Amino acid sequence: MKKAMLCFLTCIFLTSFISAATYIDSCQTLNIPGETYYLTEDLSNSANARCFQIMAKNVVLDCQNHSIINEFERDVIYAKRNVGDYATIRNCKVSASFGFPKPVVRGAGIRISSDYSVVENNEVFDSFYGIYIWGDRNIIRSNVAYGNERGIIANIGDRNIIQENLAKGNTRGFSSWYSEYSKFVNNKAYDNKDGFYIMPLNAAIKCGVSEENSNSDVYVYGTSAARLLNIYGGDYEIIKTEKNAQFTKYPYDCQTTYCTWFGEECLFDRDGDGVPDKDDLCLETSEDEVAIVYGCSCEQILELKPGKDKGELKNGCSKGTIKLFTEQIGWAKNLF
Ligand SMILES: [Ca+2]
Repeated sequence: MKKAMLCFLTCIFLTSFISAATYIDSCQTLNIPGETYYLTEDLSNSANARCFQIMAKNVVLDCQNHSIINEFERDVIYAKRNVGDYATIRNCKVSASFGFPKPVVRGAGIRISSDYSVVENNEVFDSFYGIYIWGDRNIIRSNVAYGNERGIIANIGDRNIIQENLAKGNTRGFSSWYSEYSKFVNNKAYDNKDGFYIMPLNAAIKCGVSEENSNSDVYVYGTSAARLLNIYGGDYEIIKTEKNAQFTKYPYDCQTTYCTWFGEECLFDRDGDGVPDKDDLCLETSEDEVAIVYGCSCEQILELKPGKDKGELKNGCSKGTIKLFTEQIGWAKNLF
C-alpha cells in the first residue's frame, strides 16, 4: 500500500514536471513562471535584438548543447532584474559576435541582471562580455569562456560565486568591477592577457589556477574605494598591483575540497596522487607512496594480484606484473 501511494505521488510529481516543459526552436521571450524551456536546434539570430529574454521567475533555459550565434552585437541570453530572478541557464553555446557589424552595444553571451540565478555548463565565445553578472547572489559554475574581451565578469552585483569555470584566450579572463564580495572559487585561467582582473572590494580568489597569461595571472586594480583582495591557496605567480591596491595570500588545502584541474578538465583526485578518481584503482594511495599506474603503488598492485610472490613482496613488482597491470590483461583484466 505504501509503495502504491509512493508511486501515485511520484507519478503526480512527474506529470506536473513534464507538463512544465516547453520545446522551442526560435528566439523569444520566456515568460511562463517555473517553466523549463528546451532548445531543440542551433540558432542564428539575424535580428538586431536579444535572442532570449527571461521575464518570469524560476525559469530554466536548457539549450541541450545547441549553439546560438547573433549576427548583431547584442546580448544572446538575458535574465531581467527582479522579474527574472531564480533563473537557470544551462548547456548553451553562445556568441554575441563582438564588433559585428560594428560595436553598437557591448553585447554579452549571457547577461544576468537577476538575483539567485544559476549559470552552468555553457560555452561563451567571441563576445565583448562572455558572462556578465549584474545581479546579486548568483552562482556561475562549470562554464567555458574563450575569445572574449571580458570572459566572466561580476559587475556591480554583489556576493556572486564564480566556481570551476575555464577562461582561455580572453583579454581579461575573470573580472570583478565595483562588485562587492565576489568569490572566485577553483577557476582556471590561461592564455588570457590578464587571468584575473580584480577591483578588490572584499573579493576573494580561492584555489584554482592562473598561468601562461601574457600580462598577469592576477591584476589587482587600485582605487580609493579599494579594499582587500584575499587569495586562499591556488597557483598564482604573477600578481600585479596598481596604485594602492592590496592583496593577502593565505595557505589553504584545496585538494580535499575541490576538483583538480587536469588540462581543461576539473576532476576529483581525492588522494592527491595525480591520477583522477575515475581512473584510480587505488583511491587511498598514502602520501609517501609513489603511484606507478592507475594511481596504485607497487605494494597496492601486489595486494590486487592473486597469489603471493615472496620475491616480489620483498624486492618490488616485476616488469611482468607491471606490464599485465598497465595493459589490463591476464589476471589484471578482471580489475577494470
Ligand atoms: Ca587519485
